[in-house]
Order: sequence, then structure tokens, then C-alpha cells
Amino acid sequence: AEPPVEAAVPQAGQPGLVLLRRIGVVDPASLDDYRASGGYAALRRAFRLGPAGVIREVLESGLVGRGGAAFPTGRKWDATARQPDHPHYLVCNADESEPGTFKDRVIMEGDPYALIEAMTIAAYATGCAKGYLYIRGEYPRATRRLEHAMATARTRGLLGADILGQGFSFDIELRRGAGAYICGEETAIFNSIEGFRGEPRSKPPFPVEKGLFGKPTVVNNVETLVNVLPILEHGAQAYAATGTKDSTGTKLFCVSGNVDRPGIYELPFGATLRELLDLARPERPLRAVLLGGAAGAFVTDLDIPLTFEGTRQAGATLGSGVVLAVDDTVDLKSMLLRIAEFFRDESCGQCVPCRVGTVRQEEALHRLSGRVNQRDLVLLREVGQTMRDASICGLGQTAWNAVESAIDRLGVYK
Ligand code: L3W
Ligand code: SF4
Repeated sequence: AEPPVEAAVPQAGQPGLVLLRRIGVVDPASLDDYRASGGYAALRRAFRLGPAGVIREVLESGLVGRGGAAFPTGRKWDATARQPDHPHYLVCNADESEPGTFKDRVIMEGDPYALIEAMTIAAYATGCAKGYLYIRGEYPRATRRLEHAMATARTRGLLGADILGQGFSFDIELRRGAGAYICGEETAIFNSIEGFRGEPRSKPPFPVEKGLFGKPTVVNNVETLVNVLPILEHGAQAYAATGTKDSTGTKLFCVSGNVDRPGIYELPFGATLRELLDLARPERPLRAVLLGGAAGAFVTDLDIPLTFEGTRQAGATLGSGVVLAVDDTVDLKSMLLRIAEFFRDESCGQCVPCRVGTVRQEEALHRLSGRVNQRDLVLLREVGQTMRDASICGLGQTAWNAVESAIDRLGVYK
């Protein structure tokens, strides 16, 4: 039997949570429970505001994407809504595959109606009649719960034709991924849904202009979408009062590694890495933290603020919220090798810098695990820089980040 969802949420049931407030508290199968705990108040307010009013609120809230790149959500919605070409599509990126990331899973398993309500609001604001929920294939429980929630919402007039009698029609099709990390890249999702190989497309054109089936498409991550609920429930200003000027609201952090209490934590942006780790209780003094997952970087300063701007300044990235704690019991060389194997495996092979670079990176790390030599350290840097500069998509562009930071900040091959 799978452990209950709340087992992954050490703060479950605590006051002050926003995105996690229903996890472990409300029956995820019950629409009545969802409504009794405030569900669908945000959609009702959206209908009162109208599409332009919703976009204004989201713009004013300062919400930025939680999938890793922190692009302003309101700008994306506004650009899609303005496109004259129709139909418009909504895609929810639930192909959560960054190693160490499991926040979207917890939301989908523990609060599935929240995602459905948030997708309905996004579709209303951007003029979409159809949405795709592209979910990681290895998430069977989340898939079951979402299927059940969508079916119930349809029978209760909350999905389908004339939602809540407001003349707005919208429905969601669930599509399961088949185990490829690259299908979490937004344009590879389009190819996958359209029945082609999951390979990223060159950007521009951006999806807001030419996305799924060549039509204007808004793509948002699960966590990004559910943030729209508190924005509409309490207003943009109240939402933006939490966090910092450039990182508003709260963030879900996926804490794993050498800690006693791993799991998903929700904190306002601006809390420090140390404050987060205090909650998760490291087992021993930490040597470093891998921030942002395999695509991220190792940091050693635990006092950096957990904001998009703060981590950028520290030469790292918040990415999708991975916080992997590493103490001196970890064999860093094998960890780096594992990361390199991952990227070599998951590269779609479409562009040369990444297809060849990820193989060369892994080979050099293998040799360095046996014997440290300057030639391979120089080669790694050249290959890494080439991948960063010349790869088509984020996979190749970030495949050297963790290795570079481990060499420069942790002195792994000294
Ligand atoms: C309209 C413009 N739209 C950009 C849109 C763009 C996309 C979003 C961000 O990668 C990163 C990657 C991973 N007009 C626009 C525009 N957009 N300019 O904004 O775009 P972009 O290209 O900066 O990033 P991306 O390709 O979406 C995301 C990193 O996140 N990452 C991800 C991990 C995995 C997960 C997961 O498992 N859930 O998120 C970790 O660090 O490496 O760098 O929508 O269309 N002018
Ligand atoms: Fe494919 Fe890698 Fe090129 Fe991305 S960077 S398109 S994953 S080969």
C-alpha cells in the first residue's frame, strides 16, 4: 500500500499554510469537502472580475512560474489572451521529473480539485475551451485521483458546458507521459500530445503565439496554477504582501538527502536555507546543498535567502524547489557521475552539443573518479560551456551546472 500523502508533508495540518492547507486535512475524493473548505470561491470571483480582471489580478500579484524559469504568469496569460488566432489551448505541465522534485505530486494527490479549479480559471482568463493535463506516467495515484475529481466536477457542472451557469465551457483531457524527462520541456509536451517524438522545438516562436497544434497556448506548472486560488480569494495585494518584491507569495520546497524529516515544506519566499533546513533537521553538519535539482547547483552558504533573485545572486537557482542536503557521508564523485548518467540518458539527442556533450561529460567524470588529471578537468569545462551556450533547450543548457559547482565550490577533484 502506498503511504498517505500527508506522510510527505511534515507540516500537514499546521496553521498558516496556503498551498498545502488542505493536504491531509480534506478528503481528496470529496468535492463537498473541497467546497466546504473554500473551494470554488476563486472561480466565482473570477467570473465576477471577467477575463481581463483576472489577468490584471495575476499581473499585480507578481506571480512567476514555479517550474524552474520564473517567468511572470500574468504576462504569459495576457499574451495568450490577446492572440487573434483560435482556438487557444491550456496545458498544465504535471510531468514532474526533475530529480528530487515531488511537490506537484503532493498537490495532485492531496488536493486534486484545487488544480482543476485553477486550470478552469486560467482557461477562462486566456480564452481556452480545452485544456490538457500532461501528467508524469509514474504518478498512478495522482492520475486516479484527478480522473475521479474531473468526472465528479463534470457531473456537478464545474467542468464541461456552461460552468456554474456562467456561459463558459471548458474541459480537460488527461495525458500520461511515458517516462521521458525531456517531455517536461514545454514544447516537447506539445510534440508528445500531438503524437510525435518528445523533442523540444526551437523558441521563438513562444507557445503563447504558436504552441500546441500550432495555436496560442498557455503552459503552466501545477504549483504555478494553484497559486492563482489565493490570489483571487484574497486579492493580489494581500498575496503580494507575503515574500519579497521580486518573489511574491509562498514556495513549496522539496527537501531530501541527509535530513531526518524529508518532505514538502511551504515557506514564504525570503526565508533562508538555514531556516528551511532547521525544520527538516539535518542528521549531521552539512557539507553542501544541491539547490534546483540535477539542473541546479551546489551551495555551501546556508544563509542565502530562498528567493529567485537571492539564489541567482549566489550563483545558483531555485529551479522547481529542490533542496537536497549533502553531508560528509556522501560520495560526491559517484553522485556527480549519477547526475551525468541521468543527463546522458535523458538527452533527446536532437542537437549535437547536448547529444555528444552529455556523453563526453560522463566519460570524463568516470576517468576522474579513477585518477584526477588536469586534461579532463579542462575538457569538462570546455564541453560544459559548449552545452550551456549552444544547446537548444534547458536540458543541455543546465547539464553541467551541478558538476561545475561541485568542482569550483566543493573542490571535488582537488
Ligand atoms: C512569451 C516571451 N513567453 C519566455 C515563457 C516560455 C516558458 C517560460 C520560461 O525551462 C527551466 C529550465 C530547467 N514571451 C517569453 C515567454 N517565455 N520568454 O516563459 O521560459 P524559459 O525558456 O526561460 O524556461 P523553460 O524552458 O520553461 C524551465 C529548469 O527550469 N528546471 C526545471 C526542472 C523541472 C521541473 C519539474 O520537474 N517540474 O520544473 C530546473 O532548474 O532546467 O532551465 O513557458 O515559453 N518573450
Ligand atoms: Fe534534446 Fe538535449 Fe538538444 Fe534539449 S539540449 S533538444 S534534450 S539534445
